[in-house]
Amino acid sequence: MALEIDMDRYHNLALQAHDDGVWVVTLNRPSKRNALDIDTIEELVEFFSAAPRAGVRAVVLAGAGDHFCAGLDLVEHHDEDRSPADFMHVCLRWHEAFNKMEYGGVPIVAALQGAVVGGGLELASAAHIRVMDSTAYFALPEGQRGLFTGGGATIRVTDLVGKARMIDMMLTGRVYQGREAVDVGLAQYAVEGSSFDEALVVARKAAQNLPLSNFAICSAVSHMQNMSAMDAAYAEAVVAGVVNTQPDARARLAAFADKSAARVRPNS
Ligand code: 1HE
Repeated sequence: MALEIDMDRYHNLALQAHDDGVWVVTLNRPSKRNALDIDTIEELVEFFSAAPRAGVRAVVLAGAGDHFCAGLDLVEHHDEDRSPADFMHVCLRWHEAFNKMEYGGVPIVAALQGAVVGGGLELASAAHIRVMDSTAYFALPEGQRGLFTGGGATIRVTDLVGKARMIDMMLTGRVYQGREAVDVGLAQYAVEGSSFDEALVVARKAAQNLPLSNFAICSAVSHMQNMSAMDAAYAEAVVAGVVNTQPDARARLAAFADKSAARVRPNS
């Protein structure tokens, strides 16, 4: 039985379900530039824990207003005057949310505009695909604020851009935008128009794959990166054994065999 997602439980996220199984999840505190307070993180944990068992076929992750996300809620952090242990637990909740995203098996496409900074970049890098518009810019201002990353940037942003660029971003506050942001790996798509519209197109495309294939793509690849090459090759064989023999794939294979399926062609 599929889980039900109770939309009334969400206040900092706006949820919208489309008929094709694509859900739009929007950070909905534009007056605070979608800064991540603890309530928002808890809602992300809740949604992305449920999504893989609730028939969600793909997600567009968006931010309301002119900015995707300004990172950690610095005002809440200041007001709470947290102890080291308190903040460690905050960071562990961030990891819970972002790991559910990266390893959950549901494709997530981030639609980016304006600031994608600090924890906002950590959030975006837990998505599987990033689409930026011409206003989007990426930075890790933690160093300038007397802080350090705590939401997985050392792992995920480093994976995207490499160690040297990550350290440069943190030491100098360097901002990447435009074509350069794509070239260094921060986004895979840059569009002149709306990043949301393009992210929806990309998410809909992914949603047409069989859910078990998407589960493997959006879970196994990340798990395998954490393994030795030997273990990853073994795990890949096991996952392929399950996915590549799924009954739902037979119709697609039959269509290839009888020549009714589309062929892979270069872009015209
Ligand atoms: C915020 C936050 C926030 C805005 N926490 N409230 N992140 C940063 O260092 C980014 C901090 N924010 C900014 O640099 C700018 O706000 C923006 C470039 C994102 C947007 O600028 P702007 O001119 O459109 O907005 P603003 O006037 O700066 O802010 C508008 C409101 O949003 C204002 O609140 P108001 O009640 O005074 O109207 C701001 O206080 C609020 N706001 N950003 C809280 N981040 C797990 S560790 C992760 C470490 C980090 O993420 S460090 C944070 C890095």
